[in-house]
Amino acid sequence: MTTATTPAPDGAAPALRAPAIMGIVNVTPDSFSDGGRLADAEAAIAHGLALRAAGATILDVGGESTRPGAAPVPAEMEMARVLPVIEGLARAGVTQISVDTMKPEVARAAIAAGATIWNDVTALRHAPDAADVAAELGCDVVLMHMKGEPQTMQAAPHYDDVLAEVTSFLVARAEAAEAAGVARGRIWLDPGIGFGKTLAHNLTLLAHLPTICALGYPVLLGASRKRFIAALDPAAAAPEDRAPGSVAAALAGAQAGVAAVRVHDVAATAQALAVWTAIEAARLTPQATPKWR
Ligand code: HH2
Repeated sequence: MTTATTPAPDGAAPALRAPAIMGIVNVTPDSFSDGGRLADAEAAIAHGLALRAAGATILDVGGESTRPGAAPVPAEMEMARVLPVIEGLARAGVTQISVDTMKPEVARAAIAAGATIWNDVTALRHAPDAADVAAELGCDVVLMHMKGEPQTMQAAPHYDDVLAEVTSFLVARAEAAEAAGVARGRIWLDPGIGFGKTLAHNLTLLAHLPTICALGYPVLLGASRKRFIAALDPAAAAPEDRAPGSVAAALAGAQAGVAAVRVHDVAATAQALAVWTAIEAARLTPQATPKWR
């Protein structure tokens, strides 16, 4: 994945880097946030292109919902959903497309159809050959932390130390991927907000994102429209009412140095990141000595 570098104003340190925006293109009839409105390939392609126009540089195409309680989908059905969308987006010139799948056969077909990134919420644990396939495909791979399975993961998740357990899991999965032949530079880590985590677990991870970024891999943050936002704001029971909370989480990610944020509300996130970036750039700009000194 490539991320946008903020142009340095004259005299400013050039190090500032805003997270890239990964726009979510769900092609699932049961997706919690899109409610199946994008179940048709043409509509999904149009939605993806609109997200790109709004500021997304990566589009994440998923055909199997991983929301809490979601039922698994057979590989053939998942491919029938995502492949036409990936092909259409690639044909339209989108160069960074991720496929949100846990199945190696779906990832393989998606990469052949034009995807460049395998986004795996199981961190290459779903199938015994997953890491080998990732190495063979040579694509970028997102390794996400999840405790349990989507069907049951929100049933009283417990950690003695959530930050330590998530970071050691992510490092172990990165090492397993590298041992199978995935290039280190292809590996991304993701703390898996909402995947087997209580509100307190999610907040601890969000508060300690710099520790996860310090592991030395690019970090992807997916907090958009998730349930922890409704737990903090009861008025946001409907996922589409969670954009402000999602933007707040994206800004926490930007401050921590994440490389990308996975979001539904691309335009709002892009505006917030533009303002954040401008403020940070101003912070880095050397100030003239005040005349009154
Ligand atoms: N969250 C969801 C799905 N895929 N991938 C990564 N890397 N990180 C995440 O946090 C993440 C993810 C769940 O969100 P959404 O896609 O909006 O819902 P659904 O699973 O219903 O498609």
